[in-house]
Amino acid sequence: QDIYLSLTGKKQQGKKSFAVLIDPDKVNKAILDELIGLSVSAKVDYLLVGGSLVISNHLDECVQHIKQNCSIPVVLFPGSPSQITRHADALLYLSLISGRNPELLIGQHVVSAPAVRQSGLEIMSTGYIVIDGGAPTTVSYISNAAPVPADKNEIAMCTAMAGEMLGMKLIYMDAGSGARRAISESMIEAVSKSISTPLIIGGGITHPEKAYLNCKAGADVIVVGNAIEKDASLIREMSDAIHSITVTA
Ligand code: 1GP
Repeated sequence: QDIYLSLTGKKQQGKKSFAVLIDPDKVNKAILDELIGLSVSAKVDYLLVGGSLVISNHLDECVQHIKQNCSIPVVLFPGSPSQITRHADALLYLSLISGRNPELLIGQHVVSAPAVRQSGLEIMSTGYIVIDGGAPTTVSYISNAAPVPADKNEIAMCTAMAGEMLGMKLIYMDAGSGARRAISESMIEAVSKSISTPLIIGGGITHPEKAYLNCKAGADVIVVGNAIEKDASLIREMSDAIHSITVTA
């Protein structure tokens, strides 16, 4: 329960967190070492590992390498049940509540439940809400489920509320990796006001200013993947922007 407790504790204190998303398919040891070094010095809160498609079987190796070289908590963000390794600290146990594909709502969970439990990972049930990011993203294609239209704040709000009432501990709103358009601040604000669980926001965030505005609007955790793959020096700028905020309740 350590990571979830730290997330809720930070939320109570109005502190914001930064998570760097690492796709095992896109890193080799040298890149990973660079990302770890920059993340440690920038005080990154979490390393998320996963993606919609993990083609290689580097996941185990990648997570072990991270764990051997830093103490930043590693949280799995799996695109499928095969992307689970006991070497991580925690698992975003995702149910795609914005979609109507039963496999991603519950089917895959049933099939993988014994393995997930056996992994010993901290399991964090997460209502995963995909928002239209302006162009088809891998997640929208692979999930075979329509995303929430970008301007329908009330759909996102009701979906998040339903997720919370179903018992989900976290809500993750994602415009999809490499989204052309990140989630609007007005949607983030509407959703964050209607739930009390920590709210994770990701997809298409390329500038520290946007990360900052998202946090001001109510995001508790900001996830950045693509932009960092292109320019790792953004880790520091993003982290500073996100950590500069403390919201008093
Ligand atoms: C995707 O939210 C994550 O699932 C991060 O997206 O790669 O666009 O930063 P980016």
